[in-house]
Amino acid sequence: AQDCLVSNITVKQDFDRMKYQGTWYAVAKKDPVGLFLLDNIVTNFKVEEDGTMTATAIGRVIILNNWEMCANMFGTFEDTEDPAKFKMKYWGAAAYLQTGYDDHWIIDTDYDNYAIHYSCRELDVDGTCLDGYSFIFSRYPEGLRPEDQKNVTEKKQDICFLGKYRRVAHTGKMVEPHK
Ligand code: DAO
Repeated sequence: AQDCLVSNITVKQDFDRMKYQGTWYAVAKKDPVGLFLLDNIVTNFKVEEDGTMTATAIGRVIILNNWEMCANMFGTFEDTEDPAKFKMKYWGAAAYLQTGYDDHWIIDTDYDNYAIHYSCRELDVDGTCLDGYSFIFSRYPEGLRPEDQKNVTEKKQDICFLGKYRRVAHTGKMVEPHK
């Protein structure tokens, strides 16, 4: 959406949650206000027997005053009328971790290599996003394939977050989330 209106942002057509399952590595992130997950962010999506999509995620966080730890997070997704737009309820394994209820939109994915996630937490009065975040996910911890980069850059521009991402490092010191 060249006008940056959240209501004009397009998402993945006919999103298939079954094909989206499994491990995704965050390779880039646009942070929200009061960022939480720093790096080594790995998620695992699953479709439960009743069809509900759920996810686990791990990532390095710094809580309270400089206490660094690996956060174990859980999310459940509520369906909406658009198959690529969910409401995500999330919480941590420990009480001092973040909880929340965010939009969770899949802007684009080819299921096998890359995915672009988008969440606007707060709309501005003009309909643009005042506070939001976005993950660029890859099936590989090393990053995106060169052939996917052009499309991902275009999608970053479509959601008006181009230039606002930082690289998410995978130092390999952390473990995989539970499947
Ligand atoms: O890191 O600043 C931030 C915002 C992200 C909050 C969401 C974390 C928990 C997600 C669990 C489900 C997997 C996507």
